Amino acid sequence: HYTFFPGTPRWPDGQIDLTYAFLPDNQLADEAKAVFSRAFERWSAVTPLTFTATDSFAAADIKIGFFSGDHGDGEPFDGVLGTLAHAFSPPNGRFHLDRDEDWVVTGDVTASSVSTAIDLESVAVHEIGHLLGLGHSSVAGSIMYPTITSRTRKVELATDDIQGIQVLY
Ligand code: TQI
Ligand code: ZN
Ligand code: ZN
Repeated sequence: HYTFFPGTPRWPDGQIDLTYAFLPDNQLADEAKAVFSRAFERWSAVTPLTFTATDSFAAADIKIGFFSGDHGDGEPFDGVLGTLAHAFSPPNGRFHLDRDEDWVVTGDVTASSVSTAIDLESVAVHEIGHLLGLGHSSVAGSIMYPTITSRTRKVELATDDIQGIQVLY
C-alpha cells in the first residue's frame, strides 16, 4: 500500500503546473533530458499536474542535478551503487542523482554488459513520486516499492502508485 511523508506534504492546488530545470553545469545530453521528460509524463498522465522544462534553474520548481559525494545538503552520495539518487518532499523540489552510477540513458539496460548498470528512467519515475509526495509502498512491483537492482527496468506506474498519487492530486 502507498504511503505519504509525515504531514502529507503536497504541491498546493494553486501550483499544479510545475517547471523543472537541469543544473546548467551538468551539460546533460538531449537523450538524458528526454528520459526525464518521459518520466514526468507518466505522472502527469494520471494527475492534473503538468511538468514543463525551463532554462531558468533558479526559478524552476523542480531542480535536477547530478552530483558526486558530498554536495552540500548533508546527504552525500557514495559512489557506484548504494544510494543512486534522492529527492525531497514537496514543495522542496530538489532531485539529485549520483553522478558516479553507471547510468543507462538509451538502450536496453537488461542487456548491458556492465553489472552495475542502472536504468535512469526507472530511478527518475521513483524519485518523481517522492518529489510529488509519495513515500514507499508495500506493494511489490509498484514504482514506490523500495527495491531496485542493477540491470532492471521498471517504469510503468502500478495501480497502487496511481491510487496514491490520486489521493494527493
Ligand atoms: N534513494 C532512496 C530512495 O529514493 C533515498 C531514500 C531512502 C528516501 N529513504 C527514503 C527517499 C525515504 C524518500 C523517502 O528511496 S535510492 C530506490 C528503491 C533509490 C532507491 O538511491 O536508494 C529507487 C533510488 F526504492 F528501489 F529502493 C531509486 Cl527505485
Ligand atoms: Zn543531494
Ligand atoms: Zn524511494
